[in-house]
Amino acid sequence: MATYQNIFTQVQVKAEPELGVPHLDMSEPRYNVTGYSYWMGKLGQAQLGPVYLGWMGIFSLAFGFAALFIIGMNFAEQANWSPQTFMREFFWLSLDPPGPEYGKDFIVPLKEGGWFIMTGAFLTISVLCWWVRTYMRARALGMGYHIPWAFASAIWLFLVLGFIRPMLGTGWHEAVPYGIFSHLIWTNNFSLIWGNFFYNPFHALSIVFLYGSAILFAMHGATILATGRYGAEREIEQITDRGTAAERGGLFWRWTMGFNASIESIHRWAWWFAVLTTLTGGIGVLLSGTVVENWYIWAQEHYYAPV
Ligand code: 07D
Repeated sequence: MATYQNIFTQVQVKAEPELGVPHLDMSEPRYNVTGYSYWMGKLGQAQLGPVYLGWMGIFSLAFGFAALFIIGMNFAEQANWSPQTFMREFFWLSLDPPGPEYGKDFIVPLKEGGWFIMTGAFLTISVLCWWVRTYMRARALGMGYHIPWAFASAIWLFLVLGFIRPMLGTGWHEAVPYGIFSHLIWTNNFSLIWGNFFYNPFHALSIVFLYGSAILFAMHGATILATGRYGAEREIEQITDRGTAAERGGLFWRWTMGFNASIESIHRWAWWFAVLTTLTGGIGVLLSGTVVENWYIWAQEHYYAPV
């Protein structure tokens, strides 16, 4: 019985490297740059590679490293170029946006926020190139575009926080700084300035979907592991087959809560919950200070905060 209490991956295929199905467009062929890792095999696939880099991958990595490098050099300067201070103060170091006096200017002295604007631009180019990469790889393999569109939802929140919301407001100084504690302080301040985010219904929705994603993932993961002995990882074929892991999993949930997601629909539930976390989040941030000045007063006016 204990054999079936599987939590870590138990099966590892060790064979000639598998280079995968042919792709449908004219993009670069696959080169046999592959490896094998027993320990990675404990977490997922033991075969590493092949990796597709392409122009979008090169641009994305180059701009991403440039952004990280600028952040790192600014941190190093703040630490007086001392490695010890850099390590000790790391959580407190921060690359901040320009002050309110610069408003929405794009030309700002480097040390007064210019580096921040440049970092944001590079990071945005990097993230967008990575998005194109996910789109093009999905197309090359004849897949649906669920991954790029879900990623687009995360990018939406990223752009709202770092660019769109500051530009609709009073300028760069409203953007999120690059730093560990500084971004947490920003989060707390942003909530307080606009009257407490707990009363922002889109923040509430975002939390519902975030927590909802976690519980759906836990329920689905647990169901599949628990029915692994009946081949549950072959989820899709089991939609129609009788007497399968899927049928047991479904019955388990009907027994315990009267309803079950189907083996297909559980993935749609998961996709929508994840996508809606950042989609509703971006709406909540966008409305703060533009349409709604104070969420607490707004909640009082809408009868769900005490007057
Ligand atoms: C941020 C965007 C996508 C990211 C991308 C990454 C790189 C490179 C490298 C920089 C995560 C691109 C970048 C790859 C990076 C370098 C070097 C996704 C992001 C594409 N809140 N709150 C949320 C809870 C409170 C506040 C969301 C809980 C307080 C603000 C989420 C609680 C206050 C904002 C959430 C709680 C407050 C949020 C984020 C509890 C003061 C937002 C969702 C229990 C602290 C954000 C609408 C997410 C938002 C947000 C949860 C409390 C403030 C659901 C559980 C009351 C200002 N909060 N919060 O997926 O969307 O983020 O709000 O108390 O802006 Mg909150």
